[in-house]
This record gives sequence, C-alpha cells and structure tokens, in this order.
Amino acid sequence: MPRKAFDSLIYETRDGAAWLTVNRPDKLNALNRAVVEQIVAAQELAVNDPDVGVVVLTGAGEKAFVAGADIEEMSALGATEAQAFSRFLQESLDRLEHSPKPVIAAVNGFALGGGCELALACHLRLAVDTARFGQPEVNLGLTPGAGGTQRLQRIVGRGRALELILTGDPIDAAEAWRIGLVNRVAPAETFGECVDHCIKTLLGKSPIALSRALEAVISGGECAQPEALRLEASLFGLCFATEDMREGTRAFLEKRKPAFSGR
Ligand code: CO8
Repeated sequence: MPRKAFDSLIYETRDGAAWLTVNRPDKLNALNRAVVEQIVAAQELAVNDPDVGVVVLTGAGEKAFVAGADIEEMSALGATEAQAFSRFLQESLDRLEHSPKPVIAAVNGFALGGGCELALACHLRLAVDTARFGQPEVNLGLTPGAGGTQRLQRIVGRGRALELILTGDPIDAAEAWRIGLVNRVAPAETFGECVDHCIKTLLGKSPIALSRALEAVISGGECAQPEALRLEASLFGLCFATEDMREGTRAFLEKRKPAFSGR
C-alpha cells in the first residue's frame, strides 16, 4: 500500500481510496497549523492521483477523530494572530470542502471544536457509535472559528446549531445521527465495513458526475438561488458531453450495470 508520512499525518492509498489519518494520538489528534497544512497537502496529493476516487479522513488511536484546535498552542495567540489563524483554518477547510473528489469523515471518536468543524467540511460523515460531537468553545471563552458557526447551521438547522454552540455540551453519535449531523453510525466491530461500503458505493459511480454534483451542491450552496440554479443547469449540461453519461443512460436502457470510464 503506497504510504507517505508527514509529521502528524499518515497518507495511504488503497483500492481507489486515499486515507488521511491525523496522527497525534497523545494529544487526541488536536489541530495545529502544521497538521492542517498537512491535511491540505495530502488532499492535494489525493486530488492529483488518478488512481484515487475517494478521500477518507480519520484520526489515529481509539479515542479521537480530532479533539479540536490545539488549546495549548492557541492559548498563546494574541487577537490579531487568532484572527489570522481562524482565517487560515477557514481557508484550509474551504479547500477540503471544494474537493472535486468526495471526502468522507470516518469519525472514530471525539470530534470536538475544530474537529467537529473539520468533519463538517467533509461531504459525508460516518461515525463509530462511541463518537462524540460538540462545539465546546464557549467553555474556553471562545467562539467556533473554523467555519462551525456557518456549516453547522446549514447542516442541522439554526436551532440545533445554536443549542450545540451556546451550551457547548457534546452529543453522542446516536443524537448526531438523529439531528442529521452524521450520515451513518456503526459499532466499532463493523465500522470498517461501514466505511468500506461507502467508499465502494462512491467508486462505482462516474467520477465526473460526482465531481459536478459536489460543485453544484457546495459552490451552488454559497450563491443566491437564481445563480445557483444557473450553475446547476450548466453542470447538468456539461454531463451530456461525457462518455460516462452516454454509458450510464445506455446501461439503464440495456438493463445492465454501467461501466464508467471517468471520461
Ligand atoms: N488541544 C490540546 N491538547 C488536547 C486537546 C486539545 N484540543 N484535547 C485533548 N488534549 C490533550 C490533553 O491535554 C491530554 O494531554 P496530556 O496527556 O499531555 O495531559 C491528552 O490530550 C489526553 O486528553 P485528556 O487527558 O483530557 O483525555 P480525557 O479522555 O480525559 O478527555 C476530552 C477527553 C473530553 C476530549 C478532553 O481532552 C477535552 O475536553 N479536550 C478539549 C476539547 C475541546 O475543548 N476542544 C475544542 C478546542 S477549541 C477549538 O477547537 C477552536 C477551533 C477554532 C479555531 C479558531 C482559531 C483561533
């Protein structure tokens, strides 16, 4: 399995998926600038690798996906530095969210603060049943600063987002599923299968259709509706110039499974 080691992140590719594992288990995979830079660099590797169709982001160890921004490092920042750090995190997570290849968060434990915000920037969230989600920043005298005030309300609605952000109380995976914060929950014994099933499902689709659907939803979601609908129409139209669209429609009419070439 091809593997590249960054300081705080393991990058591996296997069977069409790139696995990005945040690797600071002794600090519950807390995010500092270096980790975030490495996530962005690894994501870039995945996007540029023609053998990769799906990206999976997870955390090392049994306990945490990512337990937030590194509080020790963050506590030393002044106001101007904190604003710059927030912009850096926002821009980095924006790049992840705008990935042309689907990004799955495999949430294997705590996803708190910046860790929850990282999961929110991924396209699908799968969680082990012991995972816990939360935006506990108010307990530190802070507000979320890596996109959480915006992405959370778009995903779960403003009422639930405000409850999480204002109380700082974490929720378990079952509650996260109930409110739509995660797509699937599985016990530890079958969590690997759950993630593999999701990867396989996505790898069976046309990568061009996936990338255009992501652009329509993510970029369209950032525009006013009339503009977003024009974007949707143009991306829909572009699909008709692909071999994959011809193959997908022909396969349906011939009552067989499509074999997409990604062209
Ligand atoms: N930052 C740094 N170190 C951490 C973090 C963190 N976020 N979380 C855990 N650790 C460290 C602990 O200090 C401890 O280190 P050590 O062994 O050296 O003392 C080690 O990880 C293990 O942690 P615990 O002993 O605390 O483990 P527990 O099982 O007792 O508790 C918890 C697990 C509940 C997850 C607990 O560690 C915790 O509450 N962590 C902090 C969670 C949190 O508040 N996260 C939000 C941080 S703020 C944030 O993310 C803002 C993002 C926006 C950035 C904007 C830029 C300015």
